Amino acid sequence: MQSISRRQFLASTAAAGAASVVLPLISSRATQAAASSIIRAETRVIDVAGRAAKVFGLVQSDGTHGLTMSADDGFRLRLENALNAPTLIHWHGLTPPFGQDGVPDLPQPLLQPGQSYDYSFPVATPGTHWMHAHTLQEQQLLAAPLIISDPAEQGADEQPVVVLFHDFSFKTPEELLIGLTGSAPATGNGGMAGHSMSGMDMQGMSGGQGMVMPMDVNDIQYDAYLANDRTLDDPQVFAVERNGTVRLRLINGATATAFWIDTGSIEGEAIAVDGNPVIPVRGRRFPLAMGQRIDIRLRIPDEAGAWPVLALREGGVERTGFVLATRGGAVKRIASVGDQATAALDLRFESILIAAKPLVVTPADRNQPIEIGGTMQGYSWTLNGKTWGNHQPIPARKGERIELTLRNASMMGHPMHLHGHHFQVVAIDGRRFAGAVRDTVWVPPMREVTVAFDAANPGTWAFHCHHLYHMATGMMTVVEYTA
Ligand SMILES: [Cu+2]
Repeated sequence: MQSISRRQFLASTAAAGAASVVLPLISSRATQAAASSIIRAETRVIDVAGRAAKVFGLVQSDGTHGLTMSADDGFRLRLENALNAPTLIHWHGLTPPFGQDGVPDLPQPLLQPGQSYDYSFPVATPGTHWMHAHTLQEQQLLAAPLIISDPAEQGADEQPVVVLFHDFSFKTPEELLIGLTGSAPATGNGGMAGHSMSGMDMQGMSGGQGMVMPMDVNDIQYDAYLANDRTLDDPQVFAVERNGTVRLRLINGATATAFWIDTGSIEGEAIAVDGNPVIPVRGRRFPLAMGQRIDIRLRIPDEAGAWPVLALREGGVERTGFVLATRGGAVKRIASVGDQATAALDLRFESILIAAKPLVVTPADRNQPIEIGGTMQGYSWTLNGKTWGNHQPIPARKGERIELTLRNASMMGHPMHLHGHHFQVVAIDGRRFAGAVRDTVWVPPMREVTVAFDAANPGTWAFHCHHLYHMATGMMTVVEYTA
């Protein structure tokens, strides 16, 4: 087994980058007529359960973490690197022209310390998005909300509540990665030195034959789970109005943890996923995989009170969250650990989602099957049997309707993310329907999800698992436009 250092990972990314691509970077000296925001990648110190933690952040000049803007203004931003290491930030959910996507060497090179890049492009996809390093720095909270308000929704009488969830470790991501790939004996699920990994039994997962199959969830034991940098020991309390309407804009920025969002006693209404509107779905528990976002509308009861919204770790008892409280509402303490382990994420919610703005119905010009493979033993994760080091690009031609049929042949769920495009879920296990438009879809073990997208944005776009350590060990390829 081979351990892959961050340097090797970045080097391999560089080696596979297209050397002939001309970088359409805008000169740092260029000034734009409209106001341009500045986001600085910098170091912060936060308190994690009583202990100081040095982390990264993406901060505006006024100290705000992350960015809120209107789609009308276009995306105009200067990224400054105030870290003492190279970095690059991906605008997750936006569909920039190739060259401004923020994946190292696809094609933009890493931004060196003290330097800046300018970005400028129109925004075609308003919604709840986020920005994050496309490197192991993502583990150290180099991630922040990127909220693009839709001018069509202006004047809606609802209070936005933006929360980014994360998984936190006092170990460095390099240590976590070596812990996964290192000299762990290949003796089954419990054999990984230094790691607690839960094996779950699931009944009749494949085809309902009633067989019990082992399933892997949560391959890293974290020290804490955060909601806007805070644990449930000291959660963020949002002041809300009695009888008011709240729009939760929730982002799973965790690197290796899927959550169930639990709205408690208030029934919520899911109105968008990954920034894209869906026909509203009511409920109290919603799945949120790594990289995904969900907008949930809540009506606050007409009484003084405090209502926690929790993010429950998939297959575990750990949880994080925040509180919505009216004036005079008493905020009770909530434990960071619940009584009962939650289930693994599934496709029940996905299978009832219907896009409010679906793609035009048309047959696919190209259908690309993609087998998601790999095991915890050796920590090797593949797409069609290949890792990033020898990946096979998915071909695309401008104007084509492309379908990707993602079949998970591994025993772990994977959140699959396509850059530069949003896709629509058009089938689950072969049953076709007009599902949600998204950019990241969860594929549980032994399940098949088909997504469709229109090839309208030429470039070479990353397609990968949004579990950071699966990606770092090779679970990535590209959609490559050919002439
Ligand atoms: Cu994965």
